[in-house]
Amino acid sequence: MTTTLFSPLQAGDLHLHNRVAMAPLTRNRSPNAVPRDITATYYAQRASAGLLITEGTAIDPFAQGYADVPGLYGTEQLDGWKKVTDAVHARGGKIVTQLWHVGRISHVDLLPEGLPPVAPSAVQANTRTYVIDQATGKAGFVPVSAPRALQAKELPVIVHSFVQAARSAVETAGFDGVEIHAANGYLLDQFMKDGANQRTDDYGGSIENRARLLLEVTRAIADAIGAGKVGIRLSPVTPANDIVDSHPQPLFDYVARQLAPLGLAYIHVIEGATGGPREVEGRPFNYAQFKDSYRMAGGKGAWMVNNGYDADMAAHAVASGHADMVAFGKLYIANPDLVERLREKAPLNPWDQHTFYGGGEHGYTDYPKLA
Ligand code: 8OZ
Repeated sequence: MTTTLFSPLQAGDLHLHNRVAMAPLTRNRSPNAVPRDITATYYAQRASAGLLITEGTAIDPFAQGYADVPGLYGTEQLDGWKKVTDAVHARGGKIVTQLWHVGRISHVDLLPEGLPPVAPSAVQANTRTYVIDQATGKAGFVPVSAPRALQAKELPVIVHSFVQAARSAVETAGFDGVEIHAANGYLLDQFMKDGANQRTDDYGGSIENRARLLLEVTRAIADAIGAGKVGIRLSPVTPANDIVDSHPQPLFDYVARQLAPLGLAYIHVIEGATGGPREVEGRPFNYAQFKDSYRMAGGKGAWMVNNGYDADMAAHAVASGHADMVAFGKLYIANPDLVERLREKAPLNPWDQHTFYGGGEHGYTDYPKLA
């Protein structure tokens, strides 16, 4: 029998009803980093997905890079998430949270005591972040602040912070697992890629050194909560957040071989430019070779792909063995019942990009289901 998007899948410890995932999507609707009741409604509306992956969620106050994104470090935040996971589980869904440290993609106004963002090296990204002026309530994009380089002795604190958030997510907030955000030019991606990492210690220079923090974080989380509850998101060539690596293929083939023996639930790959073209000019990458590197080293996790997939591309990706699962982003914003619509080949609601970031129910919980 051919595999379809609607075939069940065992991904590590996660038993999934189908191979359609809701991609992590920043929505900036959690003032004080606390998910609201409408957040529970939003995720519960989408619970027929094989797997829901939450928006990036800050592991500690220094991991915050945008206004009104949720966290996993305070009691109120975890209580808010518990309402979300309860609502999703009541509808038979599975949900993991995305563990996020933004590194240099932040702004002094968003960080404790106005301290600078942290990064592998003191290299400012040419990009913007989203802030809300507390006086006027007006939201907008502003350039990120200049970061400071982390000292080597601070890195165990970062690892610990990821582990603490993973434990809280599973033990207190009721998540089925976690996804490590190692993509899109945030902290772990900054360490991996030589465009942002100019270190001369054990965490810079060679591929092995640049991948070290990512692998330390991943192994520590796997030890703490069980590898079968852990996924990881990677974006080999995305230019998002001004990130670049001079030789992504050997870097990511190495990362794939190192991740393989850990027994993770899934590997989540953004193909191309995040939310944009699937080919990035001047940045060729062989995704089949990347996956082979993982499988040939014994990796058994589900291979999840993302970026610009429509119904036909997704069906083909799963039927051909290119991937085990497909994650949908913008389509999931606009279609709470995306699984049913794909199954019935029903028309899809268009998304409204003006309501992606910030606001309330409009553009969040008011997209219609099929009649
Ligand atoms: C869009 C806006 C803000 C953040 C990512 C977490 O790109 C994000 C993000 C996306 O991974």
